[in-house]
Amino acid sequence: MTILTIETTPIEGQKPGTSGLRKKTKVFMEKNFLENYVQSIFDGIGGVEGKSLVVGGDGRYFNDSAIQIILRMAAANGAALIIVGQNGLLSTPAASHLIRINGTDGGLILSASHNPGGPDADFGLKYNTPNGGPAAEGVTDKIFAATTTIKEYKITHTPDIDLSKLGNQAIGPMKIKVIDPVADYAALMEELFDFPAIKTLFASGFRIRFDAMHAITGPYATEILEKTLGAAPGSVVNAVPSPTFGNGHPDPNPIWAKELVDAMMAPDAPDFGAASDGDGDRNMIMGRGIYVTPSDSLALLAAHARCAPAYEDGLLGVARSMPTSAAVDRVAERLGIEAFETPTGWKFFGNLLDAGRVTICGEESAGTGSTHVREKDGLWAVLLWLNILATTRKSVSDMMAQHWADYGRNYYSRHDFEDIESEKANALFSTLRDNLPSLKGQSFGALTVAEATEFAYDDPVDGSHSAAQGLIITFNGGARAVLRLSGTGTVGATLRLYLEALETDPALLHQDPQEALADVIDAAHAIARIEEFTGRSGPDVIT
Ligand code: VG1
Ligand code: CO
Repeated sequence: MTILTIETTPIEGQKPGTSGLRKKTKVFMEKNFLENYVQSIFDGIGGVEGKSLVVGGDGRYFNDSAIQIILRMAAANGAALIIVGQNGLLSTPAASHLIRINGTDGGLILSASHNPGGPDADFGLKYNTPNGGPAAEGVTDKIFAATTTIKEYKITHTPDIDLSKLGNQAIGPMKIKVIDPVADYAALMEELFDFPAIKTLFASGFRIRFDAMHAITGPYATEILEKTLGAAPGSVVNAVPSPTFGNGHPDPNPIWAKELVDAMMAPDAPDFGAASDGDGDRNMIMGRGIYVTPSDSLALLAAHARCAPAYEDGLLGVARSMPTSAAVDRVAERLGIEAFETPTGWKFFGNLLDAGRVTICGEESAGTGSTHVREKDGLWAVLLWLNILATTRKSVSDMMAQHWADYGRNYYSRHDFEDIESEKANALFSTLRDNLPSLKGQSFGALTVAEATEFAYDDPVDGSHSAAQGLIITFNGGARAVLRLSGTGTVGATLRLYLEALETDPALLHQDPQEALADVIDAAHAIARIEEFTGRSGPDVIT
């Protein structure tokens, strides 16, 4: 094995965002871009000499060649063992699980998640720590610092490893173990949930449509839902991962998963519908004739988690990202458990999960998960829903109607204004930030501002402080608008406007969310002067 030390210079813009580093695929393929970043991860975590790592990705374009580079660099840097999914594939939750059960020193996940894939689309890479979770800010700061001072990287001069072959291989002294990406994850799901009850549900004629959106969950969902649990063959659609996700956008929301929405709104719709994203950590839940918002799904799962064997003793606590609706807080209150509000991004849940403060957590962007791994987990959410439906034998729409009757309904919507010029988005933001102190008491249409603040988070476990995590405008009566700039995009800026209003009047629980939120939407536009700054009068995507 020949080790080459290649001279390089820092490349600008290698700062990890909400979830790892994401760039245009072509940028990642530029000379030294990937190599610089991988070496900076290794250097940022104190080197990989003698260490073990899990490596895998969502199968998007460049996944295969990037993995070969990572393997050669890991070998050159002295790593002892790499566990890699067959053909370089691993869903994000499966990678998290493998890190945990093998006790590795972390892992590298190749994915830009819900961003499209292909030579003209996006690529990404993130490092997960030994607890299986996305690296916390302290670690990503070190990695970023390393990208700004890098002078050289190490790589071997060796042929490609055949990743289609299960079993052990090597580069010099570094062992490479190619494993079945699905097996360990499927075994974990069987431990958590009442598989016999779900099998009985399917055997009784219950129909599901799971849309894998040509992304990584196809093989997992086919194995678990169809082969093990007996869902009818063909229940999992778009099940073969493709490097371009079938030229689609693997973001499970009513816009990009329209095919599923149409199927679930049809008269002969299946009983249950779900979709997942590029790397398999998100979920969209639907019933016949109903779309369940991720915030409501989180609340319902928390309220009924005890149906599943893994959670039958109850929950330690729950956590949600700040922009996520407070529906789950109301459940926590009734259960008498703690509820935490964290910044956006799964990395902020890690400490709470590790410390045994929470059992279930989630985000409005369709991520839900629990202590079973340290990532959000799309298929896990689907299986918990199925376990709950198998126990209650109610329809999804009856479950939601009952939930709203019990707790009230947190009407919720997210409006995304995509690909705004960064200067315009930054100007909107800094103006609004400066205006926050003067907003209190001012009226905008039907609503009066009760409070306007910028969200900051003090981690209750390690005391770390995260500033500037979004602007919150609360109105008298409790309605709320939140504004953030996305940290996962690769061009321009995306402004996210999150809208929420609680309704407890039984006569008003079944409105169109956009109508129920109309006053909040108008007030938010007036306060942030969205059209004036961005030229946009309405959002590109409503979820
Ligand atoms: C988005 C979501 C956030 C999620 C993140 C990563 O971040 O809003 O909730 O954790 O994507 O999800 P942002 O910064 O664009 O709002 V994934 O499944 O794309 O890794
Ligand atoms: Co994802």
